[in-house]
Amino acid sequence: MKDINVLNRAWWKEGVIYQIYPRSFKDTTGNGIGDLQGIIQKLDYIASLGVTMVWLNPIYESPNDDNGYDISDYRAIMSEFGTMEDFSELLEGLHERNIKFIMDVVVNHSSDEHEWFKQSRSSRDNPYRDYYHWWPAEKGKPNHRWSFFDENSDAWKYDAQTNAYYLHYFSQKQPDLNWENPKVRQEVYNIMKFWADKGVDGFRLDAFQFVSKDIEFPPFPEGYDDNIPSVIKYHGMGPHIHHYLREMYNEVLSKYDVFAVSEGAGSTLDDAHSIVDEDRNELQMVYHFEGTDLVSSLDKCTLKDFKASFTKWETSFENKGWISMYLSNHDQSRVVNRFGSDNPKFKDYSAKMLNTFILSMRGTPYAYYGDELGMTNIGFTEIEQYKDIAAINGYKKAASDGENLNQYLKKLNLLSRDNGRTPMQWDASNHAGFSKETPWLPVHENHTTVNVANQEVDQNSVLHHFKKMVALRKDNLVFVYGKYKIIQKEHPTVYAYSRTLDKQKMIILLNFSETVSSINLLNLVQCKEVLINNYDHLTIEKNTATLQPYQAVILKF
Ligand code: TEU
Repeated sequence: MKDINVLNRAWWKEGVIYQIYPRSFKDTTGNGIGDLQGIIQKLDYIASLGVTMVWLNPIYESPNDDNGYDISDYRAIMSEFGTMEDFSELLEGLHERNIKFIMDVVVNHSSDEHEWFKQSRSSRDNPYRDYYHWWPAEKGKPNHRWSFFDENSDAWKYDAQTNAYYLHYFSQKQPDLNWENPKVRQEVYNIMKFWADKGVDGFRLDAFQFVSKDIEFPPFPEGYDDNIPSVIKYHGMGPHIHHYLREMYNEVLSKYDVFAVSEGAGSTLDDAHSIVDEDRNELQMVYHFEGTDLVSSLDKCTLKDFKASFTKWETSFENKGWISMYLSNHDQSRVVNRFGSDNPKFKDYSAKMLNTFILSMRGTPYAYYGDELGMTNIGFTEIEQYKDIAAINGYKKAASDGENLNQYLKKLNLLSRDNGRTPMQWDASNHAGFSKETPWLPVHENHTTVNVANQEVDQNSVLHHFKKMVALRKDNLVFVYGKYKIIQKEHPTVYAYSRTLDKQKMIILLNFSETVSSINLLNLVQCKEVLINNYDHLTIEKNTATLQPYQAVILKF
């Protein structure tokens, strides 16, 4: 068993990240859009959660084709969100409360309104031409490349000005930067240093699997299909990714007390280890998509697959490297709808159960704003209600492919990213205390009951449970570094596991179902204390625990 003294301890392993979608947190200007002053107003709330890091989705200047993931100036704050002074005030306010700040870095692509791209597209011999990927039209149409947000899923866009195609893996307004060009990489490192010098404590590297690609753009092999794992394999994780990451480590990360986490790069076990293992000197953390991808259609996943996936990742990083632990973010619908139940009878229990899960596993937990309250999907039914480019263009593509559009709308209703982006629910007032004016996305009608004001005074609330879990994790390193062992992995409704460190042993029992479930465990009667329980009772008879629907308990031995 591991001794606490030999653990490779780090603040970014022991902390809890709170992710804020700035557009939806708190509006102070009355334009229906959240802003930095809004986050500043809520700093005491954030601190009251006990979280130790805050990650904000991009706050740079942007025409907002993809809500800030299309950046037109990497050194300026989006005017809708505020100013650089607001940013400094926010950073200071977080640091005063001992909370670190994680900056989103979106450098697989920029906005087409970035000065580099304006230059690049202006002529074939412009010095910025090779900042992006261009394919001269006289060579014919380039080979197929897939685009996430293009309405034809076509990543090549013809540009008449220079009679050439440019590459955009995401929307047409998000041209891919050419990482083969050392000047582009230096630009990125300088941008990162600019923010590190201002005092940010970490970086989240967006869509980083795609920075390295085969820029000969050969045809894909026979049988290639546009599904996410193939898209990543054939469009990204190219031959130079490790070179880029080491260069970034040497130029930036090693020079500051910061950590960096990549999205995308590291989405298989081997890729992840090749990036985060300590001897690699690349990044400190990655996050994989396997858990969230378990619900990527209208079918809910089975608990068996869920356990298998998390057990595989959990055990693989026991001795080397580090990962993130999350079930939701701004690219997902609300976690309760995907892995729990929004049935009023079970909603709060399942929200607490899911928070117990992410906060009792090894990787650094990411809590997405509103999950501490158990916010649920807005559940749009008409395409006109959506704001997200992924939903709008996905629908157009489905229409032109002759797909069943009712089915497509059902899928969006459960899984669209807009579900997870509705305004934070502060109180029961008209716009949930988010804004005085009509918000950019409607507030959920359940804000009259599901809101911070109510939950702060209710000792049984999802919010109180969340705070209790955060405090428990911070007080017990066993949840961070302890050995994980799954118990009765075949159990159809209960996810049970132990965490052990030195003499400390915890057993976590999570009922992932709407039915009462029993589990028989040896030595259950030796349990010393029930540390967490989302019900007011727990039935243990002899060595059998009987769990109510979505009951979650942590037992100390
Ligand atoms: O997402 C990139 C991305 O690759 C995801 O869409 C991922 O493939 C998918 O979730 C797998 O299931 C990032 C941002 O998180 C997203 O919000 C942006 O829209 C996108 O990059 C473009 O910057």
